Amino acid sequence: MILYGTSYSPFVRKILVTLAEKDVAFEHKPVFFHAPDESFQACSPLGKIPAIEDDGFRLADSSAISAYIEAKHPNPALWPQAPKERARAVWFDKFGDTELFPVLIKPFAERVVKPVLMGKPGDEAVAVKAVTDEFPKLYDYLESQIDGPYLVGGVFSIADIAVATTFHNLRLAKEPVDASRWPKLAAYIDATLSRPSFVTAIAAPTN
Ligand SMILES: N[C@@H](CCC(=O)N[C@@H](CS)C(=O)NCC(=O)O)C(=O)O
Repeated sequence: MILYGTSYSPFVRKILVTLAEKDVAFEHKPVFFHAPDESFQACSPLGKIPAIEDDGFRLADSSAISAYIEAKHPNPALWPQAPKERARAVWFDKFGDTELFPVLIKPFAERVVKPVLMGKPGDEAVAVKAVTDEFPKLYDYLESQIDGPYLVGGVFSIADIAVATTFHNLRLAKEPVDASRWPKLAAYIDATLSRPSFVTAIAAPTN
């Protein structure tokens, strides 16, 4: 399997963690989104990362790729089977991708992507406004959902991968979770990002 996408991407990180958990061998091509690489473009119709090619099978989107890897390499399971647990895992995967990511990525975009990767000034006011006005509602919700080391069914799952992934970008942006205000979330993120699969994914090449 070939995996396309820089490890800076929270969505690519979901797949890097998944492959590490399941001990699946792969080749990593750490391209940036919209890279003018024909083989990557053939896998990703909108030029987004991640994308994969596996024996000629091409697929984009972290959730679709996760479902494919789960079906092909079922152990250890990352998608719960029990109806309520499966549904909660789908919810947290979607919540991570569509609610957390667009908000939590703002400090990384302004403090790292623009000034460091693109050589143009970031807007610190945008980062601060997100942290002040938009983060608390999301963090309060997550704090209310944490009751043990894992979000769903007492085992590590796609729910934990999808929720924790963007918090690494927050670390890179020097914006850690305030443990005095959200103690359960802060401890949960520390433990999840310390998991060997996350450590491996975080160490993967960025370019
Ligand atoms: N739903 C997609 C989202 C992927 C995504 O938006 N990736 C970002 C990089 S973190 C990207 O490629 N952005 C380029 C764009 O939106 O055009 C997934 O889960 O893989």
